[in-house]
Amino acid sequence: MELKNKIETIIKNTVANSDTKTRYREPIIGFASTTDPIFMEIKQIVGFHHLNPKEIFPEAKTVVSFFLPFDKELVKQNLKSGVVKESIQASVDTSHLIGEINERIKTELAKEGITAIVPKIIFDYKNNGFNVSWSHKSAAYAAGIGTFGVNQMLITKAGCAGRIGSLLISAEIPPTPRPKEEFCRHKRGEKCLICVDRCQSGALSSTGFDKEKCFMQLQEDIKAYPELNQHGCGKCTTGPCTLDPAELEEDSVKSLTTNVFGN
Ligand code: B12
Ligand code: SF4
Ligand code: SF4
Repeated sequence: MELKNKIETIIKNTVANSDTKTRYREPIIGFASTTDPIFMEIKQIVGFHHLNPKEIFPEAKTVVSFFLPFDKELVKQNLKSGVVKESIQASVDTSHLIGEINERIKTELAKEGITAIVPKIIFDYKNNGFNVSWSHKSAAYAAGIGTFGVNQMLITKAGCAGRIGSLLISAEIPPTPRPKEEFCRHKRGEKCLICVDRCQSGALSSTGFDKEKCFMQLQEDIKAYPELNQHGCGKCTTGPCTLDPAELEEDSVKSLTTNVFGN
Protein backbone atom coordinates (compact mmCIF):
# COMPACT_ATOMS: atom_id res chain seq x y z
CA MET A 1 0.00 0.00 0.00
CA GLU A 2 1.20 3.51 -0.81
CA LEU A 3 2.69 5.16 2.31
CA LYS A 4 0.16 8.02 2.38
CA ASN A 5 -2.76 5.56 2.28
CA LYS A 6 -1.13 3.39 4.89
CA ILE A 7 -0.83 6.27 7.38
CA GLU A 8 -4.36 7.50 6.65
CA THR A 9 -5.74 3.98 7.15
CA ILE A 10 -3.94 3.56 10.50
CA ILE A 11 -5.34 6.89 11.78
CA LYS A 12 -8.90 6.28 10.54
CA ASN A 13 -9.05 2.65 11.77
CA THR A 14 -7.64 3.47 15.20
CA VAL A 15 -10.32 6.15 15.65
CA ALA A 16 -13.13 3.99 14.25
CA ASN A 17 -12.19 1.05 16.52
CA SER A 18 -11.54 3.05 19.68
CA ASP A 19 -13.64 2.13 22.70
CA THR A 20 -13.43 5.57 24.33
CA LYS A 21 -16.55 7.19 25.81
CA THR A 22 -15.88 10.06 23.41
CA ARG A 23 -17.04 9.53 19.84
CA TYR A 24 -15.44 11.11 16.76
CA ARG A 25 -16.13 12.02 13.16
CA GLU A 26 -13.72 11.05 10.37
CA PRO A 27 -10.18 12.42 10.99
CA ILE A 28 -8.75 15.16 8.77
CA ILE A 29 -5.19 14.34 7.70
CA GLY A 30 -2.51 16.39 5.96
CA PHE A 31 1.17 16.29 5.02
CA ALA A 32 3.88 18.98 4.69
CA SER A 33 7.43 18.83 3.37
CA THR A 34 10.01 19.61 6.06
CA THR A 35 11.81 21.85 3.54
CA ASP A 36 8.72 24.08 3.14
CA PRO A 37 9.75 27.69 3.99
CA ILE A 38 6.49 27.95 6.01
CA PHE A 39 8.38 26.40 8.98
CA MET A 40 10.81 29.34 9.04
CA GLU A 41 7.83 31.69 8.86
CA ILE A 42 6.21 29.87 11.79
CA LYS A 43 9.38 30.35 13.85
CA GLN A 44 9.15 34.07 13.19
CA ILE A 45 5.43 34.21 14.07
CA VAL A 46 5.37 31.92 17.11
CA GLY A 47 8.88 32.68 18.43
CA PHE A 48 12.43 31.34 18.18
CA HIS A 49 11.72 28.75 20.89
CA HIS A 50 9.61 26.97 18.22
CA LEU A 51 11.71 24.32 16.46
CA ASN A 52 11.84 23.48 12.77
CA PRO A 53 11.09 19.83 11.98
CA LYS A 54 14.74 19.19 11.09
CA GLU A 55 15.94 20.69 14.38
CA ILE A 56 13.90 17.98 16.13
CA PHE A 57 14.72 15.12 13.74
CA PRO A 58 17.41 15.89 11.11
CA GLU A 59 16.32 13.01 8.80
CA ALA A 60 12.71 14.18 8.78
CA LYS A 61 11.25 14.61 5.28
CA THR A 62 7.52 14.90 6.02
CA VAL A 63 5.32 16.33 8.77
CA VAL A 64 2.16 14.26 9.28
CA SER A 65 -0.68 16.12 10.94
CA PHE A 66 -4.12 14.84 11.94
CA PHE A 67 -7.18 16.39 13.53
CA LEU A 68 -9.69 14.21 15.42
CA PRO A 69 -13.07 15.99 15.29
CA PHE A 70 -15.48 15.33 18.17
CA ASP A 71 -18.90 13.92 17.43
CA LYS A 72 -21.37 16.79 16.96
CA GLU A 73 -23.60 15.60 19.85
CA LEU A 74 -20.68 16.23 22.20
CA VAL A 75 -20.18 19.70 20.74
CA LYS A 76 -23.87 20.44 21.27
CA GLN A 77 -23.63 19.28 24.90
CA ASN A 78 -20.91 21.89 25.35
CA LEU A 79 -23.33 24.67 24.41
CA LYS A 80 -24.54 24.47 28.03
CA SER A 81 -22.95 27.10 30.23
CA GLY A 82 -20.67 25.97 33.07
CA VAL A 83 -18.39 22.96 33.24
CA VAL A 84 -19.43 20.06 30.98
CA LYS A 85 -17.85 16.82 32.21
CA GLU A 86 -18.01 15.21 28.76
CA SER A 87 -15.75 17.96 27.36
CA ILE A 88 -13.08 17.26 29.97
CA GLN A 89 -13.48 13.52 29.36
CA ALA A 90 -13.03 14.20 25.62
CA SER A 91 -9.64 15.85 26.27
CA VAL A 92 -8.54 12.87 28.39
CA ASP A 93 -9.75 10.27 25.85
CA THR A 94 -8.36 12.10 22.83
CA SER A 95 -4.90 12.57 24.32
CA HIS A 96 -4.76 8.80 24.87
CA LEU A 97 -6.10 8.09 21.41
CA ILE A 98 -3.48 10.35 19.80
CA GLY A 99 -0.80 8.45 21.76
CA GLU A 100 -2.18 5.16 20.45
CA ILE A 101 -2.23 6.43 16.83
CA ASN A 102 1.37 7.65 17.16
CA GLU A 103 2.54 4.28 18.49
CA ARG A 104 0.79 2.37 15.67
CA ILE A 105 2.30 4.63 13.01
CA LYS A 106 5.78 4.24 14.54
CA THR A 107 5.48 0.43 14.66
CA GLU A 108 4.04 0.00 11.16
CA LEU A 109 6.51 2.38 9.51
CA ALA A 110 9.46 0.75 11.30
CA LYS A 111 8.59 -2.48 9.43
CA GLU A 112 9.45 -0.60 6.19
CA GLY A 113 12.62 0.95 7.61
CA ILE A 114 10.97 4.37 8.06
CA THR A 115 11.45 6.27 11.31
CA ALA A 116 8.61 8.26 12.86
CA ILE A 117 9.26 10.70 15.71
CA VAL A 118 6.64 12.40 17.86
CA PRO A 119 7.89 15.88 18.85
CA LYS A 120 8.31 16.00 22.62
CA ILE A 121 6.13 18.74 24.00
CA ILE A 122 6.37 20.00 27.53
CA PHE A 123 3.81 22.58 28.57
CA ASP A 124 5.44 24.01 31.69
CA TYR A 125 3.53 27.17 32.57
CA LYS A 126 5.58 27.83 35.73
CA ASN A 127 8.94 28.00 33.93
CA ASN A 128 8.11 28.73 30.27
CA GLY A 129 4.66 30.31 30.27
CA PHE A 130 2.76 29.30 27.12
CA ASN A 131 5.89 28.63 25.03
CA VAL A 132 6.33 25.13 23.71
CA SER A 133 8.92 23.88 21.22
CA TRP A 134 6.38 22.36 18.81
CA SER A 135 2.95 23.73 17.94
CA HIS A 136 0.44 21.20 16.59
CA LYS A 137 -1.75 24.07 15.34
CA SER A 138 1.07 25.56 13.27
CA ALA A 139 2.07 22.10 11.96
CA ALA A 140 -1.56 21.46 10.98
CA TYR A 141 -1.69 24.80 9.18
CA ALA A 142 1.50 23.92 7.26
CA ALA A 143 0.01 20.51 6.38
CA GLY A 144 -3.03 22.12 4.75
CA ILE A 145 -5.55 21.00 7.36
CA GLY A 146 -7.11 24.37 8.10
CA THR A 147 -6.89 28.08 8.88
CA PHE A 148 -6.75 30.09 12.12
CA GLY A 149 -10.00 31.50 13.52
CA VAL A 150 -10.80 34.48 15.73
CA ASN A 151 -11.08 31.83 18.47
CA GLN A 152 -7.30 31.18 17.94
CA MET A 153 -8.07 27.59 17.03
CA LEU A 154 -7.10 25.78 13.87
CA ILE A 155 -10.39 25.41 12.00
CA THR A 156 -10.68 22.49 9.56
CA LYS A 157 -13.44 21.50 7.15
CA ALA A 158 -14.81 19.44 10.08
CA GLY A 159 -14.67 22.44 12.44
CA CYS A 160 -12.34 23.07 15.36
CA ALA A 161 -13.84 21.02 18.23
CA GLY A 162 -11.31 18.22 18.58
CA ARG A 163 -7.61 17.70 19.04
CA ILE A 164 -4.54 17.61 16.82
CA GLY A 165 -1.56 15.25 16.67
CA SER A 166 1.61 15.42 14.59
CA LEU A 167 4.66 13.30 13.73
CA LEU A 168 7.86 13.68 11.74
CA ILE A 169 8.78 10.86 9.39
CA SER A 170 11.93 9.99 7.43
CA ALA A 171 10.11 9.33 4.13
CA GLU A 172 8.70 11.68 1.53
CA ILE A 173 4.94 12.08 0.98
CA PRO A 174 3.60 14.70 -1.46
CA PRO A 175 2.42 17.77 0.48
CA THR A 176 -1.28 18.56 0.90
CA PRO A 177 -2.14 21.88 -0.79
CA ARG A 178 -3.16 24.54 1.76
CA PRO A 179 -6.81 25.58 1.51
CA LYS A 180 -7.53 28.71 -0.50
CA GLU A 181 -10.67 29.49 1.48
CA GLU A 182 -10.89 30.99 4.97
CA PHE A 183 -12.75 28.74 7.44
CA CYS A 184 -13.52 31.52 9.97
CA ARG A 185 -16.66 33.48 9.07
CA HIS A 186 -15.50 36.72 10.65
CA LYS A 187 -12.16 36.52 8.86
CA ARG A 188 -13.90 36.09 5.52
CA GLY A 189 -15.98 39.20 6.22
CA GLU A 190 -19.23 37.61 7.43
CA LYS A 191 -21.12 38.43 10.63
CA CYS A 192 -20.21 36.08 13.46
CA LEU A 193 -17.96 36.45 16.57
CA ILE A 194 -20.05 33.80 18.31
CA CYS A 195 -16.85 32.42 19.88
CA VAL A 196 -16.21 35.79 21.54
CA ASP A 197 -19.77 35.87 22.81
CA ARG A 198 -19.54 32.34 24.19
CA CYS A 199 -16.20 32.78 25.98
CA GLN A 200 -17.20 33.01 29.65
CA SER A 201 -13.78 34.20 30.86
CA GLY A 202 -13.57 37.24 28.57
CA ALA A 203 -10.30 35.85 27.14
CA LEU A 204 -11.38 36.24 23.52
CA SER A 205 -12.07 39.47 21.68
CA SER A 206 -12.37 40.25 17.99
CA THR A 207 -8.77 41.47 17.97
CA GLY A 208 -6.91 39.25 20.40
CA PHE A 209 -6.66 36.50 22.99
CA ASP A 210 -5.71 36.77 26.64
CA LYS A 211 -4.06 33.38 27.23
CA GLU A 212 -3.80 34.02 31.00
CA LYS A 213 -7.55 34.57 31.33
CA CYS A 214 -8.30 31.40 29.39
CA PHE A 215 -5.78 29.42 31.42
CA MET A 216 -7.31 30.68 34.70
CA GLN A 217 -10.76 29.60 33.51
CA LEU A 218 -9.46 26.14 32.59
CA GLN A 219 -7.70 25.79 35.95
CA GLU A 220 -10.90 26.79 37.74
CA ASP A 221 -12.93 24.26 35.71
CA ILE A 222 -10.52 21.43 36.59
CA LYS A 223 -11.69 21.74 40.21
CA ALA A 224 -15.17 20.47 39.21
CA TYR A 225 -13.76 17.05 38.20
CA PRO A 226 -10.30 16.81 39.81
CA GLU A 227 -10.16 13.05 39.15
CA LEU A 228 -9.97 13.78 35.38
CA ASN A 229 -7.28 16.47 35.85
CA GLN A 230 -7.62 17.83 32.30
CA HIS A 231 -8.62 21.03 30.51
CA GLY A 232 -12.18 21.24 29.23
CA CYS A 233 -14.13 24.41 28.31
CA GLY A 234 -13.74 24.85 24.55
CA LYS A 235 -17.01 26.84 24.43
CA CYS A 236 -15.22 28.86 21.71
CA THR A 237 -15.37 25.79 19.44
CA THR A 238 -19.17 25.52 19.44
CA GLY A 239 -19.89 28.23 16.85
CA PRO A 240 -20.84 27.89 13.17
CA CYS A 241 -17.28 26.94 12.26
CA THR A 242 -18.08 23.56 13.87
CA LEU A 243 -21.88 23.28 13.94
CA ASP A 244 -23.93 24.15 10.85
CA PRO A 245 -26.23 27.14 11.38
CA ALA A 246 -29.19 24.75 10.98
CA GLU A 247 -27.85 22.62 13.84
CA LEU A 248 -27.49 25.73 15.98
CA GLU A 249 -31.13 26.56 15.20
CA GLU A 250 -32.43 23.14 16.38
CA ASP A 251 -34.97 23.42 19.20
CA SER A 252 -32.94 21.17 21.51
CA VAL A 253 -29.92 23.41 20.99
CA LYS A 254 -31.88 26.65 21.34
CA SER A 255 -32.93 25.56 24.81
CA LEU A 256 -29.26 25.25 25.79
CA THR A 257 -28.17 28.70 24.66
CA THR A 258 -29.82 32.07 24.41
CA ASN A 259 -27.13 33.95 22.54
CA VAL A 260 -26.68 32.05 19.28
CA PHE A 261 -27.86 34.20 16.35
CA GLY A 262 -29.59 36.54 18.81
CA ASN A 263 -32.23 33.96 19.83
C1 B12 B 1 -0.14 26.36 25.50
C2 B12 B 1 -1.46 25.79 25.05
C3 B12 B 1 -2.62 26.38 25.54
C4 B12 B 1 -2.57 27.66 26.39
C5 B12 B 1 -2.29 28.85 25.47
C6 B12 B 1 -3.05 28.78 24.13
C7 B12 B 1 -2.29 29.36 22.95
N1 B12 B 1 -3.01 29.86 21.97
O1 B12 B 1 -1.07 29.37 22.88
C8 B12 B 1 -3.97 27.64 27.06
C9 B12 B 1 -3.85 26.92 28.39
C10 B12 B 1 -4.63 28.98 27.28
C11 B12 B 1 -4.75 26.72 26.08
C12 B12 B 1 -6.12 26.71 25.99
C13 B12 B 1 -6.81 25.86 25.14
N2 B12 B 1 -6.31 24.87 24.40
CO1 B12 B 1 -4.43 24.60 24.16
N3 B12 B 1 -2.65 24.15 23.81
C14 B12 B 1 -1.54 24.71 24.16
C15 B12 B 1 -0.36 23.98 23.50
C16 B12 B 1 0.35 23.10 24.55
C17 B12 B 1 0.62 24.91 22.81
C18 B12 B 1 -0.08 26.03 22.00
C19 B12 B 1 0.89 26.74 21.12
O2 B12 B 1 1.50 26.15 20.27
N4 B12 B 1 1.05 28.02 21.31
C20 B12 B 1 1.99 28.80 20.48
C21 B12 B 1 1.29 29.41 19.23
C22 B12 B 1 0.96 28.47 18.09
O3 B12 B 1 0.10 29.93 19.64
P1 B12 B 1 -0.27 31.36 19.27
O4 B12 B 1 0.92 32.23 19.30
O5 B12 B 1 -1.45 31.73 20.09
O6 B12 B 1 -0.71 31.17 17.74
C23 B12 B 1 -1.37 32.17 17.09
C24 B12 B 1 -0.48 33.01 16.19
O7 B12 B 1 0.86 32.89 16.54
C25 B12 B 1 -0.80 32.54 14.83
N5 B12 B 1 0.00 31.48 14.25
C26 B12 B 1 0.58 30.42 14.86
N6 B12 B 1 1.21 29.69 13.96
C27 B12 B 1 1.02 30.27 12.76
C28 B12 B 1 1.45 29.89 11.49
C29 B12 B 1 1.11 30.71 10.41
C30 B12 B 1 1.63 30.32 9.08
C31 B12 B 1 0.31 31.85 10.59
C32 B12 B 1 -0.07 32.67 9.41
C33 B12 B 1 -0.13 32.20 11.86
C34 B12 B 1 0.23 31.41 12.92
O8 B12 B 1 -2.10 32.07 14.90
C35 B12 B 1 -2.33 31.47 16.16
C36 B12 B 1 -3.77 31.64 16.51
O9 B12 B 1 -4.11 32.99 16.43
C37 B12 B 1 -1.08 23.13 22.39
C38 B12 B 1 -0.45 21.75 22.14
C39 B12 B 1 0.73 21.93 21.19
N7 B12 B 1 1.90 21.57 21.58
O10 B12 B 1 0.55 22.42 20.10
C40 B12 B 1 -2.54 23.04 22.89
C41 B12 B 1 -3.64 23.23 21.85
C42 B12 B 1 -3.34 24.45 21.01
N8 B12 B 1 -4.80 23.50 22.68
C43 B12 B 1 -5.89 23.01 22.23
C44 B12 B 1 -7.15 23.14 22.86
C45 B12 B 1 -8.26 22.25 22.36
C46 B12 B 1 -7.33 24.07 23.90
C47 B12 B 1 -8.61 24.44 24.66
C48 B12 B 1 -9.96 24.28 23.95
C49 B12 B 1 -8.66 23.72 26.03
C50 B12 B 1 -8.73 22.22 25.91
N9 B12 B 1 -9.88 21.61 26.00
O11 B12 B 1 -7.69 21.60 25.70
C51 B12 B 1 -8.31 25.93 24.97
C52 B12 B 1 -8.67 26.84 23.79
C53 B12 B 1 -8.14 28.22 23.92
C54 B12 B 1 -8.12 28.98 22.62
N10 B12 B 1 -9.23 29.59 22.24
O12 B12 B 1 -7.09 28.96 21.92
C55 B12 B 1 -5.67 22.25 20.91
C56 B12 B 1 -6.13 23.11 19.72
C57 B12 B 1 -6.97 22.35 18.70
C58 B12 B 1 -7.34 23.27 17.55
N11 B12 B 1 -8.37 22.92 16.83
O13 B12 B 1 -6.71 24.26 17.28
C59 B12 B 1 -4.11 22.00 20.98
C60 B12 B 1 -3.41 21.97 19.64
C61 B12 B 1 -3.91 20.67 21.74
C62 B12 B 1 -4.14 19.45 20.85
N12 B12 B 1 -3.29 18.45 20.96
O14 B12 B 1 -5.06 19.39 20.07
N13 B12 B 1 -3.91 25.98 25.35
S1 SF4 C 1 -17.28 31.32 15.95
FE1 SF4 C 1 -17.33 32.59 14.09
S2 SF4 C 1 -15.80 34.24 14.43
FE2 SF4 C 1 -15.43 32.63 15.95
S3 SF4 C 1 -13.84 31.36 15.00
FE3 SF4 C 1 -15.82 30.42 14.51
S4 SF4 C 1 -16.40 31.31 12.52
FE4 SF4 C 1 -14.74 32.59 13.36
S1 SF4 D 1 -11.41 27.62 26.12
FE1 SF4 D 1 -13.09 28.64 27.20
S2 SF4 D 1 -12.10 30.31 28.36
FE2 SF4 D 1 -10.63 29.61 26.80
S3 SF4 D 1 -10.97 30.97 25.05
FE3 SF4 D 1 -12.26 29.15 24.71
S4 SF4 D 1 -14.26 29.71 25.59
FE4 SF4 D 1 -12.74 31.17 26.38
